[in-house]
Amino acid sequence: MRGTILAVSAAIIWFVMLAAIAAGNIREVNNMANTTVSVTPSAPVLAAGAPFTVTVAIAPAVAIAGAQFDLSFNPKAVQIVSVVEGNLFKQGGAPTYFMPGTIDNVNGTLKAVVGVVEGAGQSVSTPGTMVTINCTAVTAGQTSAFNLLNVIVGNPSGVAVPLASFNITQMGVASVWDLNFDGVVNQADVQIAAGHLGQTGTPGWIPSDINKDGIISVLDLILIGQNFT
Ligand SMILES: [Ca+2]
Ligand SMILES: [Ca+2]
Repeated sequence: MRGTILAVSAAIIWFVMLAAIAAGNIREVNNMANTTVSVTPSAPVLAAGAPFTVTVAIAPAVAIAGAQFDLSFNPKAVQIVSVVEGNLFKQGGAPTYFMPGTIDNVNGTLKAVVGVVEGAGQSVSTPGTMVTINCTAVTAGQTSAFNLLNVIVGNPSGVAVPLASFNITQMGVASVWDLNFDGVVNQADVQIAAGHLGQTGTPGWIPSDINKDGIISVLDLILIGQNFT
């Protein structure tokens, strides 16, 4: 009797484990069947004033014929300069229609970016860049997430395809003490300023002139050292 109970218990445990594994597999298959939309800045940390790009790419799980999205960002960290069509819908050689969207650098939005491949039966299935967004990093110490909103990707029948969850990526503008723009303030930044010791110029002519007095001195090194992260 006891042996039977143990055997039944073992069978139940096996069944539960197999069901869990099967459920996991089904989830994985579903994820693979979802089209992925991603947004990626060209560098995670940038110097204030530096130009950079943000790409919005799509990896289609099925043939697609058009996409649209909005994007939000922190306007204190990022200003958008221009929005340029990528290769995604052009890759088959068919004509495309592209709307670069409406840039709002006050509220931090880019709205209604649209791309469509034109012609009967035209579609794309290979991953590609839908748009390249040219940006400027603005204020030292600010960070920004790039959030994709109102994303619709459609197949050639004009039906929305299932999408995987969008990745939310982040960029930061280096603080004034982060002289190598790697996101941390440490000895490496002190060494950069030390390499300019004694040099003179108009106040703030190079980032190492932290106190903007027109000369690189121990005072600049102190300010970096007092702001280690
Ligand atoms: Ca650094
Ligand atoms: Ca100085």
